[in-house]
Amino acid sequence: MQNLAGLSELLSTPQKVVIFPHQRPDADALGSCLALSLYLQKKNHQTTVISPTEYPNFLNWMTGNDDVVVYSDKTHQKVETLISESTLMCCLDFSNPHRIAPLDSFIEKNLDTPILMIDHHRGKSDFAHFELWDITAAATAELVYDFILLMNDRHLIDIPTAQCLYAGIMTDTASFKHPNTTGKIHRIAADLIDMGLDSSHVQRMIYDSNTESRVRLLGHALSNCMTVRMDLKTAYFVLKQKDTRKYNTQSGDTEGIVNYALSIKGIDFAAIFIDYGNEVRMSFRSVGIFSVADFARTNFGGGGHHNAAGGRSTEPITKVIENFEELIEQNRAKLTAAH
Ligand SMILES: [Mn+2]
Repeated sequence: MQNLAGLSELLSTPQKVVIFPHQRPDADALGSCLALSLYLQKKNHQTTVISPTEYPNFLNWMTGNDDVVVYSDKTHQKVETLISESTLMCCLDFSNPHRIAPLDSFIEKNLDTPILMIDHHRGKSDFAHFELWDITAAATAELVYDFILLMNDRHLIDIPTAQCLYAGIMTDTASFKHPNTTGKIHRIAADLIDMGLDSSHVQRMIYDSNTESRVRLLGHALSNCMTVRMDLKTAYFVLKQKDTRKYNTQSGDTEGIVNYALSIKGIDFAAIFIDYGNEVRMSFRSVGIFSVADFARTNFGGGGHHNAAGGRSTEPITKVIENFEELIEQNRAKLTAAH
């Protein structure tokens, strides 16, 4: 789905642009925002990336990170002004405004300001004037690359921009391992490398920047917090508040733990539940036909991709796990179907 008619004209004069990633942005969301921001700055636009929430430290190396405005009580006024004065709002790596709550309310107050949405998630709502939306894209960064090429501006992709794009592509494909890894995404990666990008540098910045406490949390999770239900091809982690407190867990520290469950031979469905006190957040991963997007949407008010999704619950963690165990029993036929 592509509807960019009139955008080139709008961008032919300098604009004040605000760019949003979704809540708790990952490398694709933040990388896409910063890449688009760097690109638009080269076209003489004023840009500000506004994140609805904090994000993990391992993304701080990206160029433009220091200028990102993170929404909080402290920045509330500044964010409101930036949004109300903006002449273009860009929504990256999400296609439903509730993913930037509470900033979605600011958007509603500025309905006359055009919105550009670039995303690869299902469940799109019709809120944007300009759209580049493709659920077959491996990453939003892929679509930002496409966007820059559509504008005939490939030559404006410099190394910092390429790093941001590559970080999104690399993480959303799990380093070119997920089934979303297409020939096209390899060709884009190759193009970025041909421009001079050091791909192994990006790998190190993203994956080799663990704190000691994060590695110890992983060890604890693997040894003490994982349940394997081989009969249901399912394995899941439960991290209680005492676990995250003990290891001084920071935002992003739990990222990727769920994939270790999926790495077990015979496991096709993996989950992680993390108790934050006021809510339980969860991530789901699958291989094959079992749709974790459907599972998350139906049972935990969430959503995402076919093989990677998330959800949340305000029920106590013990209740959430009881519920989950019943649900996997109910899904036995689907979970154990050959594929
Ligand atoms: Mn993404």
